[in-house]
Amino acid sequence: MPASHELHALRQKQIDRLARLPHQLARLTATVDELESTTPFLVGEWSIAQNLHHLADSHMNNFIRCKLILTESEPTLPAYDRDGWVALADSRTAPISATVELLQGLHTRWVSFWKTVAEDEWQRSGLHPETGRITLADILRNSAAHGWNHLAMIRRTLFAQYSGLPTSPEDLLARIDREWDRLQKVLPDKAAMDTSFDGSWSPKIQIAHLTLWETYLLRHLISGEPAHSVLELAPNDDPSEQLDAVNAADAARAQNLPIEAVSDKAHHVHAAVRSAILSLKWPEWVRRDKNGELPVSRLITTTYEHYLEHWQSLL
Ligand code: NI
Repeated sequence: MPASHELHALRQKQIDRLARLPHQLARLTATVDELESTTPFLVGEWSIAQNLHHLADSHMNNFIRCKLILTESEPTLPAYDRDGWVALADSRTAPISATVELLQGLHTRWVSFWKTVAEDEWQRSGLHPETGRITLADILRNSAAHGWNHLAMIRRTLFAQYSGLPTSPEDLLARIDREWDRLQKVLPDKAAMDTSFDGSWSPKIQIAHLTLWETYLLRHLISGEPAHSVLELAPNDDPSEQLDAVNAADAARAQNLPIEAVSDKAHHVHAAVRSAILSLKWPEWVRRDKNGELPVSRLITTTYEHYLEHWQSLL
């Protein structure tokens, strides 16, 4: 059983996550067009719009459950059919902007609710027909994780729109441009570039990190300079076993750089990547190498897939 101040800090972190979610969703929707939001790119999964509508459905229900728990004795908590709700015609056609606004209001109220819960009320509970006895503390923990998990699902859905390999340098570049643009749209103001949230790297460090791997693409994958030399390792180090150390050293370096330097370098290197991609001898990149791998996949994992990977923690 953690000490009470640890519990308090943990709950505060969960409340912060809930407070942040509508802002993350608002920034997310600014990067997603109509087609992207309504196409279920992952087979058998919801579209991005359905993920958003479901977040509102789920959090409205949880807000009501919280109030029932505090005003009744061990109430039976209403369940709802999440797939049914998301499949309603209303959920299929509703604009995602309205749902984000709904969540903004709801979470503002919910966060002030959480801040008023007294110490002896956290273990008050109700009976959920599917999951059994559930306390206020459980609802807070589950809801904070729920938002983050759906952001991750949305990220995977965005990934899935690129299920086939690019068919030409122009096609690869179009994907890179699309995801680079998405990344630029979620970057915070300059003042917040040094602030990290929830234990992840600050935006500045993440930008430096993306630049490191674009540099690797240019100098190693395309120009053939040895990987250890690009990554500043000893000649006998196996780069694939040193990735954590390489990333940590780069993060420590970036920490001490002004944001302007990191940002200038990012744009400079990225411009070089764009022109290098357009002059690729394409057949060499889509022919299997001696390990049975397609070299083009390494261009993907160091560009648009990598931007998408970091996009969620930049939101
Ligand atoms: Ni990375």
